[in-house]
Amino acid sequence: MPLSTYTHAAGDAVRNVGDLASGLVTPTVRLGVTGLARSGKTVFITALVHNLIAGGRLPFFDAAAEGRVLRAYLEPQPDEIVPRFEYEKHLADLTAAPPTWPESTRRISQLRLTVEYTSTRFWKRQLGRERLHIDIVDYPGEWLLDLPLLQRDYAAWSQDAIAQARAADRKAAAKDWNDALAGIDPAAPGDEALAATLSDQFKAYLSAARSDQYALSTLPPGRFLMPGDLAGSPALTFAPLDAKGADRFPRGSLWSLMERRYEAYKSYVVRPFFRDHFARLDRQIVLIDVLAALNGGPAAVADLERAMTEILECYRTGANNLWSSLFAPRIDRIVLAATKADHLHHQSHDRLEAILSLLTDKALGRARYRGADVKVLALAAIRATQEGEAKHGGETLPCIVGYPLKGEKIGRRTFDGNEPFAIFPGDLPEDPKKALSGWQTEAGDMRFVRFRPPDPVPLPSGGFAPFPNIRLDRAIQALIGDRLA
Ligand SMILES: Nc1nc2c(ncn2[C@@H]2O[C@H](COP(=O)(O)OP(=O)(O)OP(=O)(O)O)[C@@H](O)[C@H]2O)c(=O)[nH]1
Ligand SMILES: [Mg+2]
Repeated sequence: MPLSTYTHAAGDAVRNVGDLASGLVTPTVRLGVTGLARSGKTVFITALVHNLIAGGRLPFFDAAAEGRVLRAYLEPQPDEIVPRFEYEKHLADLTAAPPTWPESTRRISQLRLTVEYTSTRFWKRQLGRERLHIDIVDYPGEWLLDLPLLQRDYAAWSQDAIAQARAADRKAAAKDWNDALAGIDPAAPGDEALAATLSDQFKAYLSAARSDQYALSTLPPGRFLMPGDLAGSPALTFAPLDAKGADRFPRGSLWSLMERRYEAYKSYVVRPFFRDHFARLDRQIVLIDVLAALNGGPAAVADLERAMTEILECYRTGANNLWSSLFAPRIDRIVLAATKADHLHHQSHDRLEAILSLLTDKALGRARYRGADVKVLALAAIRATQEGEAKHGGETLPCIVGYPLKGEKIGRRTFDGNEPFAIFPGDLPEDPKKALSGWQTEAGDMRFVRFRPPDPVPLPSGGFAPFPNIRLDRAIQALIGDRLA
């Protein structure tokens, strides 16, 4: 048995003994929430917790719909060294006057929600209550894109990264870095300052490629865009080098300095994340901003598909030899959710789901998926728009109405954030294949604008009512419904 498996199991055993000693053996489900930057993780978790604590209307979440959820509350989390998910702060932003979206979060965090419920078994007989701990773990999806690095040495990774940066969809974003790289001799003495400069230039290219203009997704190493607490550390100060045909470099060269750091990144950053966090999850939701990729055009869609392939690979147990060096993930259910569905009229929600389904099928390939159950849906954890109709040239168009955020643009109009507008977002194509093969919003017509959060509704008993949502209940049912049956 590999040592890591042993220590992991030992950790569990110790914890269980502790629980037994305190007489509190409550079943726990560890729920991972991930997605690439700005995909909607923080908003999703905040809305989920708020709905459960405040008893929101969740008709497709069986336990709530059947009146079996008695109480839900936050408790101290079990892992002392993981930062806590700042639920109260995020909710305060959303319920401020005027409401604002929570700040971006750049690292892993965790929250323990405890639900008291009557199970269907007990319910019929009107017997006692049961408890379930839901440990919610929020982590950047970028970190999952690092799994393939574990199998790749520095030379192979450099070659891939350079080829990718020279591809048509990235050339413009990568120009400065490519130019800098051309003048570098990898056999020259390893110079700390030069390594840092090259690494910064490489990171600048990655963040340009991620910006709305290109909206690309597969940009490893994951910590370069999402450093968490490691910003500035040497394990993050490296970049690919062009070997220019050579396959050996002297000790003390720039190449060997970079190589050492790349290996350190794998051993001290990538591996521990998969071992200590990822492999302990039971359930997983992956949030995907499909609309942003559609808005970014065909290159962005193709790149999202590549990212999904790599992300789903992480959940594929058994067939995956990458896992043999760590240990198998135990996730048995995955929900893939296209977020921000409130940017579309409800007529397009099913289409958005169909597009994500097709993207998923393509990402999974023809090989039968032997990992967990996968469910696909479109949701808005917080619905920032209402639906309406507008007349345009004798035609009635289905619109969405909301407050576009300050600075958002449609055509030549720039919004100031203070007024509601009815916007015709356009329809997604009926055939999802079309959406994935070059379909694009009309040139210059950004149809998806960002809206400010809806006005919070205070409750007479204090606090605020949970926000309206789209299909959040179905996501909760798919993730944990069976654990509350
Ligand atoms: N209209 C609408 N916008 C949303 C929704 N969820 C997220 N957004 C928008 O997407 C932005 C990012 O959401 P977050 O929840 O902060 O995303 P995240 O994945 O936590 O982002 P990082 O922490 O930066 O990785 C928000 O600021 C909103 O503008 C939603 O349900 N509806
Ligand atoms: Mg966040």
